[in-house]
Amino acid sequence: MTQSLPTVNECPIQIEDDRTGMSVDTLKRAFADNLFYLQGKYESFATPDDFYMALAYTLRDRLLNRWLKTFKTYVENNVKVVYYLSAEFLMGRHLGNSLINLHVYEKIRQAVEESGLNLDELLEREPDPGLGNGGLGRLAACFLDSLATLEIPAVGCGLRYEFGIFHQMIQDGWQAEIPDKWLRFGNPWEIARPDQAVEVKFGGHTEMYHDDKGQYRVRWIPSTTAIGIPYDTPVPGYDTNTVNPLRLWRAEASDDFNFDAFNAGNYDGAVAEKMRSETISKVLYPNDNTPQGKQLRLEQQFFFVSCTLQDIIRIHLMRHKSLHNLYETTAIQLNDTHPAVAIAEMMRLLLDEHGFDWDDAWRVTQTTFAYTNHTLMPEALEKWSVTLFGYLLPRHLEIIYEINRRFLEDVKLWYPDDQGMLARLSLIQEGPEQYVRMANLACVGSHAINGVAALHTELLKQDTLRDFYKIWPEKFFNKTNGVTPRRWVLLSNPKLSELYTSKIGKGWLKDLDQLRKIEAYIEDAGFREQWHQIKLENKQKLADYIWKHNGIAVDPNSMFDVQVKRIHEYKRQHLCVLHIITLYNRIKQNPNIEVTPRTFIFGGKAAPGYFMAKLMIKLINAVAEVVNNDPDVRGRLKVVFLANFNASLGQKIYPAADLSEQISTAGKEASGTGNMKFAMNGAMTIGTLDGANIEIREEAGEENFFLFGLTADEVYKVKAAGYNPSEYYSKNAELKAVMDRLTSGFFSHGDKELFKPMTDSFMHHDPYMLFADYQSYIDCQERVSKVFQDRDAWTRMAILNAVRMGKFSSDRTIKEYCEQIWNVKPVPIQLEEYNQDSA
Ligand code: B1H
Repeated sequence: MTQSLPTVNECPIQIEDDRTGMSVDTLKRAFADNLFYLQGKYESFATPDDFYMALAYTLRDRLLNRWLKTFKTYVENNVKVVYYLSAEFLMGRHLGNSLINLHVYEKIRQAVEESGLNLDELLEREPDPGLGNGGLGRLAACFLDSLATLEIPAVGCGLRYEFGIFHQMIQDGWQAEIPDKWLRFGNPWEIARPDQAVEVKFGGHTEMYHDDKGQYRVRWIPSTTAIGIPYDTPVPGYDTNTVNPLRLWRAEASDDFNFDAFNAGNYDGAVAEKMRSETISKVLYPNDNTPQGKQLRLEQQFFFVSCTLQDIIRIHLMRHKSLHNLYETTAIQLNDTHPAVAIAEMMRLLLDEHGFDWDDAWRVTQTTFAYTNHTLMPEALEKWSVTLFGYLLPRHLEIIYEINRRFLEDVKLWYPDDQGMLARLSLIQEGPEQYVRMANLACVGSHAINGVAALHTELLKQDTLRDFYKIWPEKFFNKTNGVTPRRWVLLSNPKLSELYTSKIGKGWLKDLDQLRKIEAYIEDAGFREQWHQIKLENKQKLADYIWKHNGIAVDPNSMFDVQVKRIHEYKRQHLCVLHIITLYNRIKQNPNIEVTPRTFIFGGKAAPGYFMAKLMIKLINAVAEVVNNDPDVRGRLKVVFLANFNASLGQKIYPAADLSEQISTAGKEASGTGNMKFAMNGAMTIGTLDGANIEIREEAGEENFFLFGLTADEVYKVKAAGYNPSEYYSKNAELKAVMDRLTSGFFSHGDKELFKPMTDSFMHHDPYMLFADYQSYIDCQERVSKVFQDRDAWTRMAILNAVRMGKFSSDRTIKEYCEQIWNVKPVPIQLEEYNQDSA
């Protein structure tokens, strides 16, 4: 049966129901069709990857009509669109999410099973698109989910890296990095749009000239050109018809061949130049919270920014005569400073290509841009050497100098005698080598600046960006992060979701505050038992995974004590190791001592060039080897490092956790988002007063949070007074025993040198102050162990925790951005009746 589609009436194609129909029979037929026609395989020869691809196409077909209708609605109604610019989008697997958002999970399960296959196995075939490092990239993905769910016109804009974050293997306890060939089998989710390709220029020099009105103008004569090709991936909302695009740009050489070089017989030279351009979108830089000042990285940033702005301007000019009212149609959010060069590129486009004068161009820019800061780590604040910047983007450097000149003129008026203020606010850092400060550029060029948790925003105001706060307090906002409950509860924890829905209906999925209604069941012992059984099942599944991947048997009745996140000294995975060694020492001293059985689970990648982080991984594995195999331990403690932590592994881990480790040095973690995912899945948090932990504790109630450690303020004061770790060492016998065990070579087959760089840091100059928090952490862990022994008390606390996490839905965060920063409104997408039937 075929039916015509009135919605796409300009399109002569009849879309038949094999591509839209939602009955199990139709889905089965579509699945078989796609296997044959798109994968080109008979069933008997098809691999699991072929089946996955056929199923992915089946889902993409069902998104397309909504997607096209969404685009059409936006264009026809001339709506305001949010462009979220980010160097990272950690989307996670698409298939499961599409099943959820299109409400076809069960039907597809049936269709796949009736085809003699297993859905869970097919879901596992999808490569996890890892186009990001950690929290910042995953936040971008959660935001896109919320934007589509809230029916906000939005586009995610970034780079289509050919290689995402490396695949981590553990060899002899060390991290090894393997390239992530996520596109090897093709990517069924994206649609390339070569017709919308744009040119991006680099290098060269600038010239002055007078335009026909006799006005002084600048012309940029670039030396090289790359082509940007957009690839669009559909981002469906939950329970809406909205499907927004994620538009990622791939770099290509401008001509297939450089004809001059080719004609001169320099064939390989011409091809080499082509390769150089294509390098731009080759690989994601695998750093989290520590940028690398590499030329290619700046090329990447400028490349996707320039592609995106040209695209934005093209779309605006489809409906408007000029760009003067850009802010009416466009809000641009800078996800950290990685896309901040956009401020200069927007100015260049307006001044040099659209004939604006400076003041108008600056007004358009400032009213359009907003900037999110994600870190207080001084080394993470991006700066580019002026020499490099000027070599790559000479015109942009001139513009930045001019922005700075005008800005500092103002500052001089406001603070006539404050040279320090001027030096700190300047977009240029002076010294033997000059640098462009990207955070300063972002602050000056934006109308809104926000931090990602209450404490973080306060510290920005008081410290990192205090001078900007002084001159423009009205520009500062706090937008506490959130995560999408669709992926992080519904998809990851289907049993718990079912339990919620059976009690309070489905409303919580779009309004997470409704989970508080579950509190009414807290006195219901049957409910608590059901909850506990679900947690146990989730733990059993993770135990199976651990057995399969690590060959370690773990007891699902032990406490699953989990720390998964990027490996970084400020996140203090090694503080958790000090606790493990403390418990181990107690057992060695008295093998019959009573200990609450625990399974310590770690996961996370280290930046390949970050020696200390890699050593932390080796330490965890070295301690695991000893503890897991010591007969005195009698299996009461197990230590597991799960390789290659990513979004899909997270989906398995969060639902199985009892205890969530959020133990960064106070003042260092801007927000954290893993902390929210754990809590939503019923894990208790042990944490410092850092980032969003503070707000999690406020929501859960103090009595439902295991707090320890110095506050950010105390950290500051102890440091100011001179932090002396050796004092803690000599005064604390248990800490001393732990350190002595570590330095003795006990965990390194007698090698006393292996961990010395780390133990030396602990003992002498540790900026993360492990020793200062050690005793408080150990005491707090004692309390954790005690409560865990009372299963029912623990379950009560965990339930209250989970159902009080409504604030941390990214829907709440996005609503705040929409109302306070972007000034955008929902635009519902109407499908014609025919299509609604198929929903
Ligand atoms: C966060 C980064 C980051 N903050 C530089 N900063 C990068 C910085 O490739 N680089 O150069 C990459 C990433 N990432 C994280 O953002 C914070 O540490 C978390 O606390 C926060 O939850 C997350 C989202 O806001």
